[in-house]
Amino acid sequence: NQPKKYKTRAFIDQKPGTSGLRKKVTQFQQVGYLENFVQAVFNTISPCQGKKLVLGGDGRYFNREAIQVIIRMAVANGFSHILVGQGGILSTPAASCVIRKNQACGGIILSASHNPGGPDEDFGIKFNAENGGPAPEKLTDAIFEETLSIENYLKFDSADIELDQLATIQLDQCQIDIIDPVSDYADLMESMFDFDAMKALVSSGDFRLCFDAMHAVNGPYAKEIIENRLGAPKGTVINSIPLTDFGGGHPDPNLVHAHELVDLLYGDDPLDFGAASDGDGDRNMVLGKNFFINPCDSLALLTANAHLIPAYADGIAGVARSMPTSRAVDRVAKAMNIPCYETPTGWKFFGNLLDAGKITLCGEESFGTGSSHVREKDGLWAVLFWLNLIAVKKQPVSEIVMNHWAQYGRDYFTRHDYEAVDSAAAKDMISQLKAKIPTLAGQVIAGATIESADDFEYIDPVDNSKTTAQGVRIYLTNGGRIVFRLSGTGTQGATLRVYLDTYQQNPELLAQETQQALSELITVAEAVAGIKSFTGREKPDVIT
Ligand code: VG1
Ligand code: CO
Repeated sequence: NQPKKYKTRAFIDQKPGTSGLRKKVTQFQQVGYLENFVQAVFNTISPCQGKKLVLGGDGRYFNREAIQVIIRMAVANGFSHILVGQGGILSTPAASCVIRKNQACGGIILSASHNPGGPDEDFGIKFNAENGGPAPEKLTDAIFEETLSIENYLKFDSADIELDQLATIQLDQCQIDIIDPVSDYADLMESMFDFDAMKALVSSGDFRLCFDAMHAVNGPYAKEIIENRLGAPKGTVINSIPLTDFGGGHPDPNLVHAHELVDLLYGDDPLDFGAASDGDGDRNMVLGKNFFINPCDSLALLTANAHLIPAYADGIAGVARSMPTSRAVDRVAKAMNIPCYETPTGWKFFGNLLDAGKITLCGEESFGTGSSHVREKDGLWAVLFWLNLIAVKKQPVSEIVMNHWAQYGRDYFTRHDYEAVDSAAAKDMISQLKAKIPTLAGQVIAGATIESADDFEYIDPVDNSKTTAQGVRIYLTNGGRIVFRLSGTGTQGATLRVYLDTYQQNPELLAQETQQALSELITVAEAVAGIKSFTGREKPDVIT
């Protein structure tokens, strides 16, 4: 029973994007495609002998097949121990938790996050390092290099492993543990928040809530934590069984895709609290009665109120946000006299800051918030943070947020996405915009004066690594900001993201409709970049 060496041919398109390698399922089904990438990961972190690997995914179509392949490859490559989530399930934050708790050398997470699943939809794979966080660029670059020259891979010959029963299985020299995907994570959450206060809140009868798992991975986690451990009524968690196609939906927790939840919070008899998470459980959306919390504001509010949560009662070291995220958290950090870092898009850039203890909380505009408890953004954690806050403050969500704006001012924020546009046209638009950068300052465009413009670069303060070309930023003299960048997670054509934000301090103007408050900025964005003529689109596909 020797590991078999299989000949393979390199693929040239296995460069990981913002968060791992994402492609159509059909691309992953090409002979050797998955194997090549996995072998490239193992070659990059070799030697694998004697090491422990964590493995799981969001349950989407092709998850189980991929897990079987990866187990056999891990055995053949000499890992001594593999921890696999039961049923092949591990949410992204839970995988991070399990890697850290078990001191594994890393983990493989199978997910395309919020992208739809199914035979004709998306699949993805990413490697997280021993800190539990997404591989930093150094590592993803090395993995990509490896995929370009790969000639063979190792796979053990065996029957499929039973994934549905908790068990320990010995395969050759490797111990495979099928673990409960929920318990370690649920224990961690219980250790961080005031579950007694939250229990009192959710079982009081006058606080009605709903968690929409969107047929994705967080269903079992939310059931265990919100219903079983916190005692919320059965049925509080909806769409709680992970389905391979997410019920045909788009498991992206925003006002557009989480419409079932939105109806419950904005309908005739609205609930007090609603929340949702994405395909792999790392994103979150939090709603109050007739009220939406923008993720940028959420990060600012969690920062301002962290001292009310047991896990952060001693204070927080600092915060970070991705560049396109609004500057709401910067204002809070300044008032608290703690550092605030601005990083490129993608959770991998927070890892060093978290590891070095420079920050405790961090977040992105794309419905991602997290902290030093793991090394991924964490959807359920953010929801529990809000529940704990409400339990302490005993105020409705809207009041908590409006009080925050009254104190700090409000950063209106929106993101306009143009999806699956022609790649060449999108690249052309960005490169023409970049060419204009040196002459933009001082120009008046659509009535607004440009203060400065640049193409965002980041130097990691921990290891001094430099990341360039992370998005065009345009600052206006009136405090507005426009950011243009291309998505690194799409699987079809290019997705153009336009981020707009502006600051408002006038107490009379804190409750405007967001698109209305940003309408001038939207006009400037079009005038400066020519979005319509480059993309051929009259309006964005998704507005968040
Ligand atoms: C998007 C978001 C980014 C997030 C990334 C992964 O990336 O903008 O903030 O970190 O998705 O999130 P991009 O390159 O498409 O803009 V997830 O929940 O898809 O792992
Ligand atoms: Co996700």
